Amino acid sequence: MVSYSQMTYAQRGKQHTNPVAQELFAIMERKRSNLSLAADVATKAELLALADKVGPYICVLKTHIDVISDFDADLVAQLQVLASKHDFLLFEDRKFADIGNTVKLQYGGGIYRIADWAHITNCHVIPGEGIIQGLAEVGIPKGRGLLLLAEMSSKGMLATGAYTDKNIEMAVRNDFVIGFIGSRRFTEERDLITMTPGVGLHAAGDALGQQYRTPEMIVTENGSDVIIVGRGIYGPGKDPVTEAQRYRDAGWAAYEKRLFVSNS
Ligand code: BMP
Repeated sequence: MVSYSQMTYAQRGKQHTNPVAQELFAIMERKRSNLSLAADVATKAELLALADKVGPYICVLKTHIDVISDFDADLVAQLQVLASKHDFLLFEDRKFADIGNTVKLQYGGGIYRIADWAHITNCHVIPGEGIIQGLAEVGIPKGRGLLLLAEMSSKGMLATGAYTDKNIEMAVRNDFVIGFIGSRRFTEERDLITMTPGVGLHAAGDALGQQYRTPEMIVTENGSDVIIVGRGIYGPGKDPVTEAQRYRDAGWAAYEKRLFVSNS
């Protein structure tokens, strides 16, 4: 059997049934990019400026919308304009973790109305499968997709072993789930996309437990699909455009190497 990691993103997009996954694979192929920018900046102006600069090189813009000090509805409208202009998807890294009924309210309502604009969001399955069902009730009618946090990148993280296995089981049986946050390809039962944070070309980590691995380790060796890079692109003293190009090229080279190695 051919592994999903031996197939091109284009092939996988054509046979996927979830509309967000189809769109993501199509964008990755069009832009030759498996790079997601983690845009953890503090203001609306900074977020929009960064998204506009780096937009041409990414397939997904990952936000923590609740760290923006001057959030308003116009920010969302402008992010949507940039997403169309530069051809990328919006991923709100909300990490929902409550019972199904509560996450429905948090995902669809409040100030942020995440389901109205984020193509992708994510959750912990610590409350059990009801969290996926609650989010799906809001997200499926809007054509959205969900990632499960099967692992984390930080030192001492507790998402391992049987807990990670439970994530995989739940993902396989819920169509609303399009993949995982984690460090590797997790299953061949259906085409679930892995997105990996904690990616850096140079630094080993930070002072608060973050751990970095290279695109080659993540994409070529581990079979992950999307690299998520934050401070490696916009950190102190960095030129975001230069760094985004560097990470886009490194991520794509790692993907081409994976195809070459696994098919030869
Ligand atoms: P940076 O590349 O600057 O370390 O940023 C990583 C980003 O990925 C942050 O937005 C963080 O919230 C997110 N993240 C992570 O680092 N590890 C995880 O396991 C899950 C995450 O969402």
